[in-house]
Order: sequence, then C-alpha cells, then structure tokens
Amino acid sequence: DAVKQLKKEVGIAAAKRVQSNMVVGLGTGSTTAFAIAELGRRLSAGEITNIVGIPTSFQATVLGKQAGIPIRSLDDVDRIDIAIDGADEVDPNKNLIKGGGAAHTREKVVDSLAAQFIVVVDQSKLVDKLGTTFDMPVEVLPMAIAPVTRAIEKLGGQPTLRMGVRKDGPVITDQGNMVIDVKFEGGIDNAPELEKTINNIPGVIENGLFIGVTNLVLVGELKGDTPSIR
Ligand code: DER
Repeated sequence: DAVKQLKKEVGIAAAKRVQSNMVVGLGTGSTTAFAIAELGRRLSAGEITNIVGIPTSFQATVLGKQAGIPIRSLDDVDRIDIAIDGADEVDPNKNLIKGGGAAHTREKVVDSLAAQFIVVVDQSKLVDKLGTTFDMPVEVLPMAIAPVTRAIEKLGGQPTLRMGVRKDGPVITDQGNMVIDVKFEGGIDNAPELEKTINNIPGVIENGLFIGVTNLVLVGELKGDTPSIR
C-alpha cells in the first residue's frame, strides 16, 4: 500500500547515508525496519563493509541479526556515527514524540548519543504541535504506576495504562516496566519543560518527548518519487 511504500522509500534513503566502518544506531518500528533491511542488502552486495549496529530494542536486535549486521553494545563502541529511527510525531522544530513501540527508553539513549540522528517518517507523522495526534508515552516502574498516574493528572494530563494486544494485561517493556500514554487536550504547550518535569516524577523511567536531538528528518511524501528532506 502507499504508506508502506513511503516508509520503504525513506528507510532506504536513510540507509544510503551509512558508510563503511560506521557504528549505526538501529531504531525500532516499521519504518526503521526498512532501513535495517536495506543495510543488510548493502552489506551483502558489498556496497558497505565493516559496520556494526547498536540496537534500541529486542526488535532491532532481531532485525539487525536477520540483516547480517554485527550487533554490539554501548560497552563495545566509543561512538555512534548515525542513528536511524522512526517517530510518531515530528513538529516544525524537529522535536518528536516517540514510543509508539514502547521502545523510547533505549531509543533516547542511542539516538541522543549519535553524531547524526536521522528520523524516518511518512508524511502522516508531521504535526504543527506535539501531542495533537499522538499521546505521549511514559515508561514507569510497575510499583509506581498509581502515584505517577496521579502526578500526571495534576499536570493536566489524561493518563492511560497501555494494555497488550496479543498479550493479556499491560504492555511490559524490554526493561520489564509498564507504559502510560498521556493525552494533553489541545496538545503540548511547552514540550522542553514538560520533558523535564515528567522525567522528574519518582518512578518515571523515560518519556517519549525527544527535544533537540534530531539532526535530519526524511519524510516520505506522495508527491514526487524521492523523499523530501527537512
Ligand atoms: O516506538 C517508536 O519510537 C517507533 O520509532 C515509532 O515511534 C515509529 O514506528 P513506525 O515507524 O512503525 O510508525
């Protein structure tokens, strides 16, 4: 379908920016999956050599291995040259909401370490204001769900515990925690401020606001045949 084609285009476009000998942050989600597969194709075609991948989730690890990308940890490398990752919303300042895949905790570590963080999205992710089309995910220690929920309500948020689809009960993250999705009526007014406030609530592990970390956004758009760059 058309959206899948857009995701594939931007994934491939991002993978083309990876050069030999690079340390690559491997993001999570369906768009980044195309970038990982393209890296595998480029490796097996000999277009690039000697890259390693730093995964942001079990999904990224599995897809990276399937693509033949050597997987390493942050203990093994002294840098990340390029991180490629998706997003659920991108605003005009290239600030993001991520966490649709409940992977934002490790993603924020890897993406913010990267010398160049490339976001790959289809046009549906572009928003004027964060929080208008997607609730902000927050990873929370299970023992603190109740007090964190109350604290978020005091901030004017409407929190919902994220439940599994093919798993009964709450989603459990790769770290063994739970996720609260927070709606803010009318969107988020001061995302940089909110990002700090939420992470300061005891029991919160990480929130899905990515402020000031994006270097490049590749957008798959229906017009034309190459992704536009923002
Ligand atoms: O969980 C995440 O942060 C993912 O990157 C997500 O936000 C984007 O996933 P998608 O490319 O499947 O829409």
